[in-house]
Parts: sequence; C-alpha cells; structure tokens
Amino acid sequence: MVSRALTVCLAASLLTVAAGEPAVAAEIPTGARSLQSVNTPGSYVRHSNYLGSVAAVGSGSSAQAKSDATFTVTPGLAGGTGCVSFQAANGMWLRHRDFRVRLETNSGSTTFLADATFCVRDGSVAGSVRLESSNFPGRYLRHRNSELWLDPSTTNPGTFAADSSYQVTAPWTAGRRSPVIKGLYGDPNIAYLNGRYYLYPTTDGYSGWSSTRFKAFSSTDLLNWTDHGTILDLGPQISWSDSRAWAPTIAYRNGRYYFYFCADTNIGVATSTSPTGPFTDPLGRPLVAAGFRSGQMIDPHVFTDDDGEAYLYWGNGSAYGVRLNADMISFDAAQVRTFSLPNFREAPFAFKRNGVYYMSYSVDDTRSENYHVEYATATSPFGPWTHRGTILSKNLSLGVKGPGHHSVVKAPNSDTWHIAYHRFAIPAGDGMNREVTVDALRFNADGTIQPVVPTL
Ligand code: FUB
Repeated sequence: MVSRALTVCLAASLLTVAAGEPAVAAEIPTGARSLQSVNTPGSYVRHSNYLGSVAAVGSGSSAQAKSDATFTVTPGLAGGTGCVSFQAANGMWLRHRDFRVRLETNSGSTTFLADATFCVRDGSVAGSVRLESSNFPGRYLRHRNSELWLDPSTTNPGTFAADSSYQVTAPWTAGRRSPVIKGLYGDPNIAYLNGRYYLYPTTDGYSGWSSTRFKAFSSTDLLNWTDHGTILDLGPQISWSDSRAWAPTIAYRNGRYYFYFCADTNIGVATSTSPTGPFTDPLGRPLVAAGFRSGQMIDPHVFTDDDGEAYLYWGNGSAYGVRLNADMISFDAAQVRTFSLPNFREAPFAFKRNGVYYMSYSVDDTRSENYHVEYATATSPFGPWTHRGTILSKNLSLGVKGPGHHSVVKAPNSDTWHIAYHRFAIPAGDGMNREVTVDALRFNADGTIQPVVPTL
C-alpha cells in the first residue's frame, strides 16, 4: 500500500501518457517502484555487484533480476522538495560516488545523504522523469554503455536527455506491507487524535541519532499514512538546544496539543492548537533538564487518566513519573517518583485497560538485536508495578531485529489495540537505521498481553 501524502510531486505518471496528449502533472507515491529506460524499452535501472546499471528485465527474468530492478522510493534522505531516494531490497541505497552510481549502506554522513538524494525533473517524453543530483545540480542519473553515472549534459543534449529519462513503473517485485511509513524512523509514538491516528517518530539514518527535526504522519486506517512534514525544527524553534531530536510524544488537553520531545537529552514541551503544529515552546527552557535526576532525561510519554489528570513518564536507566499540573507544562519536582521496573532501560509507555494500569518499556540497547519490550501492571498510575514479562522481541526467521521503543493505541469505541514500534530496517539496518511498523496488540482473558506477532 502506498501513502498518498508520502508522495513526491513529479511531472510524470505511473500510466504511460500517449504522445501528443497533454502532459498531466501527476504524483508518484513512495513505495516499491521500477524505472524503465525511455530509449531502451524493456531495460530497467538495477544494481548488479553493487553497481548501478540498466539491463533488460522481463516476465521471464529471474527473481533476483526482478528484485535488483525494484527500489523503494522514499522522501529524499537529504530532504528537498520533490527529491527522493531509492532503497534496494537489501536495505542499501543508490548513491553516486566519484560520479559512478552504486549501492551502499547509509553511513549517516551528510555526504552520503546528499549523494543518495535525487530531485525529480521532467523527462524527455511525456510521463517520464529525470533525476538530478541534489548536491551536484546539473548532473543527472544517466545510463552510458549500460552503466549508471551521474553525468552533466554536455554535447548532444537530445541524446543525453533520452539517456537520463525513465518511466516509473509498477515494481517488478511486490513490496512489503511494512514499514508503514517509508524511510528511516525510530521511537514511534502513536496516538488517536481528532478522528485520525498520528505517528510522531525520531528521524533516523543519522550517525549518533543526530537529527534535529520532528515530523508527523497521520492515517485513518493505520496502513496509508500522510506525511505532514516537519512539525518542530530544533534549530530555529528551540532556543536551548539544536541537536539530538529524539523520541517525542503528544497529549491533548482543553483545546491544545502538547508535544513533548527530547533535545540533547533534555525533555522539552511545545504547544499548538493542531496535532501537526505549528508548535511553539512556551517555556524557553527544558521541562526536564539533563541532570535533573540520574540517567538520561529522555523518552517522555504522557498518559491521561479517565479523570483527566495527566502523568508524565520518562527515563533511561531509571524510570520516573509525575503528575503534570493542569497547564501541562509544569509539575511539582518534589512529587517525582522513581519506579522499580525489572530490566528497565528506557521508553516507558503507560496505558489503561479495564481499570488496570499497564507500564510497558524497552529493555537492552537500541543498537542490539536483543532490544525488546517488557511490561508490568498496577492499580494506580504510580504503581507499585508487578512485572508481567515480554511482549515484543526479535524474530530472526522474519528478519526482525531490535524491536522496541513502542507505543500503544486503542481504536475508538472498541477493545482493539495496536502497538507501534521500530526495528532495525530490514534487511540491512541497525540501531541508527530503524523503521517503524504497527502490529496488533492482543490481550488474554486475564488481562495479560500476548506476545506480539510481527508482520512484514
Ligand atoms: O532514538 C534515540 C534513542 O534511541 C531513543 O531516545 C531511545 O529510546 C532509543 O530508541
């Protein structure tokens, strides 16, 4: 499935436009796609021995050839309006290096992100596209002797335009259902607000988790997600920190949305009248400053109880909780509780079902494939917590590694629950190259939680 809003505007169409017909500005959804050369029909962009090429692919081609000619189109790793990146089935990305187009693992460096980002331009024939380098404007993804290069248009611009134009087609191999939001993201916070589901993640793919911006996505069906773009940018919008934008969460009270986020291992809060912002910082300082208590002051979650009281939970190394004041942007520091939660590492997430308070949390290190989620229950939002076990862990037969930093949401007017979490991007991700998915969360009759069955 493809998110309509995770789309990139292109002067191209998935449908072939007959010559002579007026060109219709169209959109190409992100997701699995193939790219057919316009001047060597039947030849597709593919990778072979980690180098980009153009080669014939047909219905009788091998499964490997079809897979090698299929890419997941994502928003450009380096950003930019109308810019995209191409991820192969093995998790590596098309990039140029020394102007040769090749397949490499995302190192997270600024250079890599730019080298792997191509901005979509009109192609030489109706419905086709050209892909211009984001960091070398004027150079295009072009085939030359069947090899893919990042070339400038020099002599014979007509030939060059044809060599660098592609029809975007349906993919040679089917894509997976997940990740539900295309691209690299971690720490998803899922919430149901004002008739829609929202996901607020950390943006991944940066070494040291050094992203500086937060994005939001929304959906009505948990499958098709609309990208609302950047909703908070630490650089211009937060005066007290410019780095390490991690693990946000959201709460609603009295007509306002409160967006809690990590910045440089402090917890801040920003408010808006919309779940997609614009958000502004009412405090001009962290809500929970680094050093306030032992461990890192990260990974906030706000749980609102049936009586309207809101509770802030957070922590890495130690788990903390406190009731927020009615303004949602302050609390009584003397009332902060430290919880005893076996194996707790980070990412506490609280919810309530049938009068039982659940505290779920991540165990181990997000860089470890053994990262997983355990939970405890209580009869009050402050515990004491009774440890109940593991609900989500790796599944190597599916390629699922490091699943964790989850959140939980209940479908409206139902007892249907879902869990959003990240895992190492499949197949070549790691603890800084993670992807987000959503699965069912099921309960036993006694209220205990069944182990999550990861779906791809
Ligand atoms: O995304 C950065 C950090 O990684 C989060 O704050 C932790 O929970 C871990 O997932």
